[in-house]
Amino acid sequence: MSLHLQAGVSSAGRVVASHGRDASVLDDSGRRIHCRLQGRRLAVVCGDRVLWIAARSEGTAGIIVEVLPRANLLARLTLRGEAEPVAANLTQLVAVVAPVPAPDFGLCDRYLAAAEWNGLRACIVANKSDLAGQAQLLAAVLDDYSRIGYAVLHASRRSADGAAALRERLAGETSVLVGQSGVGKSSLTNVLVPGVEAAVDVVSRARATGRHTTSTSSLYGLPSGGELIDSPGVRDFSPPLPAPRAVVDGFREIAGISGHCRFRDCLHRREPGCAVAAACDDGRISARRFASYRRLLELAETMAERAPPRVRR
Ligand SMILES: Nc1nc2c(ncn2[C@@H]2O[C@H](COP(=O)(O)OP(=O)(O)OP(=O)(O)O)[C@@H](O)[C@H]2O)c(=O)[nH]1
Ligand SMILES: [Mg+2]
Ligand SMILES: [Zn+2]
Repeated sequence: MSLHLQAGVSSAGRVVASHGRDASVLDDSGRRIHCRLQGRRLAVVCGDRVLWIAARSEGTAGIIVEVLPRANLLARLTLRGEAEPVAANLTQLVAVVAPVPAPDFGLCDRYLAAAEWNGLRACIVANKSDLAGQAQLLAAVLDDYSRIGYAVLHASRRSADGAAALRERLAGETSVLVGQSGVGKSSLTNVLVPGVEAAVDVVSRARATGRHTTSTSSLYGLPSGGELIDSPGVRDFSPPLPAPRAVVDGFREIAGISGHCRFRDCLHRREPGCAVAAACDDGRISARRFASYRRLLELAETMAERAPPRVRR
């Protein structure tokens, strides 16, 4: 199929990979188009729906001229306090953990909070289940997540059972795999999307570094239905934070109890009559999860102080 588009007439497409000013766009017929962004102001991420026009310049087939409104946006907070987009138009976040590298469950909690604030479904994949001895170390923490209603799926690139359950969970969803670098997100992607290694994306080929870590997110269609975004692993992650009072909504088991606190604006820092404090004391809320909540609350307060003061009337 050739690009016989009338000058100035735009077509719709989906960003399946992006790097800097380059992006790969899938059009409605499933054709992959190498695009550049028009102007300086546009920025796209994987999952974005865009309008593009045919380009005349060599090496580029299209030019993205507009980003359509996003249903939601997963973003990370940069050191400068800005929100950097990670992926858009998601329905599900899949937090991947493994016995190796040493798991950071605080990071997992921050991803889950981002999912809750964005109204995304969320689940946890305990990957590398073949490392059985070490996997036991994770069991207690994973039980805590199950107890508060997060599905925990066990997987490994060698387990067909794990892959089947995961496929079922991903069907019909636009999911993003997130987690520490090296937990096996790309290995899982290779299991779930047959032939993905063959489908080398124009963006990453141009930037081949010889390293095996993922440097840019890619979106793949799943044969069993749904879409999967493999994202680069992180050392740390914090989502942009809501107002301090809304932080609790990122922690479903704490939010569930907070309605019973004496004060409606209770932030659960040992205020009198705090039902959350009572639930921490009797073990209904895990100390580890509560510490994650407190850390994000403090960060949200710092960010709120930093925000420019409102103009006085
Ligand atoms: N034992 C075992 N090792 C695995 C499994 N899956 C992946 N690995 C290994 O873990 C390492 C990291 O795998 P990747 O798939 O590149 O991890 P990733 O999460 O995509 O890492 P980033 O792209 O850096 O975020 C590689 O050495 C894999 O061989 C598994 O199921 N079991
Ligand atoms: Mg990877
Ligand atoms: Zn309280």
